[in-house]
Amino acid sequence: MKLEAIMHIPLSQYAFALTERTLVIRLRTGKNDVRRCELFYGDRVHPTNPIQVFSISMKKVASDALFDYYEAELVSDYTRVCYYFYLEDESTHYYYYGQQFLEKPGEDRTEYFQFPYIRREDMAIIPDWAKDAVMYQIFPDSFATEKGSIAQQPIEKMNHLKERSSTLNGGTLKGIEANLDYIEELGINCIYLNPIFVAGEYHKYDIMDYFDVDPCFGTKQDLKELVAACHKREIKVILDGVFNHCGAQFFAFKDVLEKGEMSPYKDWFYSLKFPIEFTTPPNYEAFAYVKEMPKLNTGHPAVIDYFCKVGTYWLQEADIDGWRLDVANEVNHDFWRAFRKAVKAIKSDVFLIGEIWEDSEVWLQGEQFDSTMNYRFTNLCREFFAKGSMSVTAFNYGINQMLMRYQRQVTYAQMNLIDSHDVPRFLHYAKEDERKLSLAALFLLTFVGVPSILYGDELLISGEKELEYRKPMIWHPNTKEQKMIDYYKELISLRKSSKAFTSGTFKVIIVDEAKGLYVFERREETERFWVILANTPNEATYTIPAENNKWQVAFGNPETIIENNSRHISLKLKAYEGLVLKQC
Ligand code: ARE
Repeated sequence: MKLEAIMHIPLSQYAFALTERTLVIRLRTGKNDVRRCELFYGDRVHPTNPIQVFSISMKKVASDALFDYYEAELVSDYTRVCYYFYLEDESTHYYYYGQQFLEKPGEDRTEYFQFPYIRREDMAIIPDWAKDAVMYQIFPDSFATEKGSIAQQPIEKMNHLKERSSTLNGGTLKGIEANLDYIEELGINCIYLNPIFVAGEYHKYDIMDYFDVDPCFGTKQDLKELVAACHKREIKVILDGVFNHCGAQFFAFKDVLEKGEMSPYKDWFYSLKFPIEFTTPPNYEAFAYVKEMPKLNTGHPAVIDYFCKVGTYWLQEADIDGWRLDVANEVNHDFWRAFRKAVKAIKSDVFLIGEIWEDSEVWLQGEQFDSTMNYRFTNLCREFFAKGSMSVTAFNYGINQMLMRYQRQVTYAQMNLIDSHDVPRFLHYAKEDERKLSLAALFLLTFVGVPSILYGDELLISGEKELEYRKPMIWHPNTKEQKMIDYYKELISLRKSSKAFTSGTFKVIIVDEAKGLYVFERREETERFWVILANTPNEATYTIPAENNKWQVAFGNPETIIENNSRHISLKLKAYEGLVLKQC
């Protein structure tokens, strides 16, 4: 047995509470190395000696190139649990706990792995509505000026701070509101707006007033009316919180620029050197050395207090439903802990999404974010679907690793995205092949986690450079573009048709390297779907074992079915064609 591959980390994504009485325990082993895996557990403090132990077999739930991952979900009235593992292969067996491998378990329960107490206050609890969200990301400047149109004219205004506010395409909040029919008919139930507060640049990430809407986008009243109109249609609204840095005209930095060392706000920024050199690069900390984006000292109590007020203000003022938090991984944890406490006290189901491109485990323990932008998902889709540079096997391993990366309930709340306002469009990488986008979108809308659609993806918007991938929305679609809108509509309706896609289990059914075929199952109690992805440039016939069940087409072209009986289903799929079967 490859003991060096065995890993369990207490109180991590390997051992966490789903509810006050439900623990999920995971174990990593070498690939195909262990034949049987049992979890033994008991009450870690009950006075009975020897300890009364119970056992539950562990299921292999994921595999990657090197490892298998086993999981057990135990429901117990014990709130304090100790546990250990029994591992067996062809020739040996071990009891594993506390990083020891023993022939038989010792009597001393304090040496076992410990789940000290199922602390309800510390559980990662995801807002209920978030799991059912289908998100639409709107870059406000590029979306709409009025119903069915966008001015495509720059706007420059003197804002109330007597500073310049500008945008490039003339999108406004009223423009978004005027097009809620379009958004609702697509099937969207949550919109995420990039920054809308008073700022200089078109992207508004250089904020100068966090308590007002930029005049190029409209007014505070416009935001309140937009949110109210969204709520009437049961659409949630998430705003973009840029608290890692501010704009150079933010009152505190302006004061520092004017008064230098005498400014009472000099400690709102990190170790400023005077005189301030407003140069490139600046002589002070800034986002990506951008002098117009001085980095805030988010460890300073006054700064924490100020931005907690920003967070709660918009919940109370405009009744928003969530915050996407910019450059979240460059802000200290206590800032986010305080922020979460403040906003959750106002709206307990406010949804907090951190913008973190890498592994976010440390922010997803239940006391900071509920979710993060899942750029690992983005990269896997780009390499596998758009560029075709990743094998089915590698894609499957990447998916399996992603499913084991966080606590289960966090995985189901991850903001999965094919595109965002920060990266070249998927279609650019796919060399404008919309069949590849269709397949990736099918995966996005049937996979585990919250799907996020960047405005215009459904209209085949492409683009490599920033102003291209943020180009104005298309409001008069041609036939091809309308076809893609209809395709996305159907996909979103499929996702909303069954809990299997939002809270159901995930299981890999087929990984066929030779044929480029990937089939996975989403299942919830009685409903069972197989998502079939033919990620290959060739048309081909596939035979899928039917496992003694009857299947019907839930999404895709029924003509692809050649034979459909309880033994097998044979399909003829075109290049990059997908299909979803539902068990009858
Ligand atoms: C402007 C210009 C760009 C230029 C840039 C740098 O437009 O062409 O390259 O300046 O000088 C906002 C605007 C951008 C603007 C930027 C700076 O939207 O248009 O760019 O401000 O003025 C990293 C950060 C991540 C950040 C990305 C962009 O970790 O937080 O870089 N994303 C957020 C927002 C952006 C926003 C800002 C931050 C600033 O979503 O829209 O930019 O508030 C790897 C790394 C990531 C890295 C990523 C992208 O994956 O792991 O950490 O993200 O690459 O570089």
